[in-house]
Amino acid sequence: NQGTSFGDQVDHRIMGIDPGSGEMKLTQDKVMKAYGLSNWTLQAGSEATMTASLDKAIKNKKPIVVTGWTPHWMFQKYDLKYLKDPKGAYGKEEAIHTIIHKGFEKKDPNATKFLNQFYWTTKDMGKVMLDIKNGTEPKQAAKKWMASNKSKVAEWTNGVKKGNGKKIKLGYVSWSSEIASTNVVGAVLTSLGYDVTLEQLGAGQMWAGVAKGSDDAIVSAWLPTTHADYLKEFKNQVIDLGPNLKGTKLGLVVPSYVKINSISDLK
Ligand code: PBE
Repeated sequence: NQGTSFGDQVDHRIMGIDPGSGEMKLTQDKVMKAYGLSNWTLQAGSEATMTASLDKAIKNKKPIVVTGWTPHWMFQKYDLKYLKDPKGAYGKEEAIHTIIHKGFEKKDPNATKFLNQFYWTTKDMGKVMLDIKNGTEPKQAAKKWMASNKSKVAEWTNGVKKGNGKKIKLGYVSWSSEIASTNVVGAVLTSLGYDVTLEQLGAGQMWAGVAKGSDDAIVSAWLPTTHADYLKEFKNQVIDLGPNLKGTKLGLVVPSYVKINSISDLK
């Protein structure tokens, strides 16, 4: 590969995820513009197709560049690095917020109290994510995490009453981080006696769902940057209960053996 540019080696292709995700929009509209990558293609797919391409490239020690984020099990499974983003096109570190349908706080102040108290760390989420990645069924992984983190669960449920079969519906997107968080929140609500439904949706549908009230809540809002457009569109129909996890990050990710270190090197 001597003399061939990194771009040539990867066919000027960034392996992306689902088109409704904030990261795809940011990459297309901000990052590729800021770094002059007009001759590059951002390949749409899903988290599953992205990680499958990554896995295959790493097995063959081939170059690859993907849209990645933290927290994600990929950093526990593989030796990876973020490409530096000297222009700050992906925005600063952000948080994952809990959002409820406007009116849900009156309909169910008890569940709202719990959702408001739900807060955990990237390490907590990482454990659940890795367990699911290693084959444990999401519901089971959530129950397992609950059983070994009783004091944390006790903090979240402090002052929260029993659900007595009341229905609650949580929307989520099948991103690993959101599968983990939504299943844990669902498992705690179930243990409180709520009748919980988890609804898997696309990113746009998830935001529209909590806005119109077909879903009561989501724990999957990446803010202030990643889902800024969605919050702007639906801000009058939802209430932001604030962060449930801090310290997330987005960026272009490559295996550590790749020679380049910055998004600027893609040009
Ligand atoms: N993600 C994971 C999502 C939010 C959670 C970074 C892929 C997104 O880009 O919208």
